[in-house]
Amino acid sequence: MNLQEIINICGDKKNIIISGHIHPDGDCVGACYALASILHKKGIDVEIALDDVPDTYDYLVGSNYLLKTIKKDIDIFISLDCGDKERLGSNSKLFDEAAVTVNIDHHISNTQFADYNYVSDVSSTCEIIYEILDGSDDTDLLDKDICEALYTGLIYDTGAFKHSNTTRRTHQIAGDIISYGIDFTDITNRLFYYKSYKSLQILGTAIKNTERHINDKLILTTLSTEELEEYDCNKKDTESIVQILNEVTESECAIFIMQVSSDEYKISLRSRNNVDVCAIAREFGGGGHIKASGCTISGNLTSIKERLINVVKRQIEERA
Ligand SMILES: [Mn+2]
Repeated sequence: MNLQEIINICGDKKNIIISGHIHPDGDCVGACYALASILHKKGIDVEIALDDVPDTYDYLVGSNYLLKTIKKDIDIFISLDCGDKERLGSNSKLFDEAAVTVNIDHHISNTQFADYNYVSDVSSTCEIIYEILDGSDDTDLLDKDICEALYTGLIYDTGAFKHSNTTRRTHQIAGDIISYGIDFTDITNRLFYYKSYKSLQILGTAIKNTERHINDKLILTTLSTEELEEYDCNKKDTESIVQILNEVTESECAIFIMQVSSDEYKISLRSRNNVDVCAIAREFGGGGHIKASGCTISGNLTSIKERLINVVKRQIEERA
């Protein structure tokens, strides 16, 4: 897919929506802002439907394109960074209404749920958006604002070029992008290092709650709604927890279980080497990447833990 194909799909339509997954992350927000800015430069008036964009991304200018009122009669719906229709959350209603749908994504678990599907196994959706422009006359559409959005996605999804999804090409793209004068140090600090005090406090609770299973190969922690309320924390304040668990040298797999309601839990999974956490998340109706995935499970905590431990154990034993 290249930019011209997207422009052709848009044609002279007026009601065009760009959207991404619920709980938008750096790649999702960056890709939506970048593509919206690029299409606006091409005279295509798109709007972005994203709920609850974290204020972490306030430094990006693409928020001008965020939808202000609910739209009807959607002509085109472009889904970015979203593995399946359900992950669109409440915006899936707009997807269902749209005459034509487009799905641009990099999750290997993508279900090809749109009329036009462009799924590529690269670091991030922002890498795909860059590639859409590259090698055409459209490269000159890039500017500092768009590059900040694309860089945000690249570093968010690669953990600042640390995860195995980082390729030579990812670095080449980052090199091109920083030539537009972006403050990459500041973006990296905002995404990975700056922390509110309450997120440090909840991290302490999460570390205190850790358990280890399967001969220490699995490290797991939980946070209850009461514990989250104690420090007035929301999902954003817990983002670094699973990654920090995954830094423990003895473990191969890290799981963070966060209670979201009386019997519903949001599960984040990370692995280091041999564990395919995407396969594990899929068993529970979730998905993602081999080394970083997630799912939501209903039930009681003890049985959820037991089920997760058993699935990880089975995989570790199969691979031994
Ligand atoms: Mn992504």
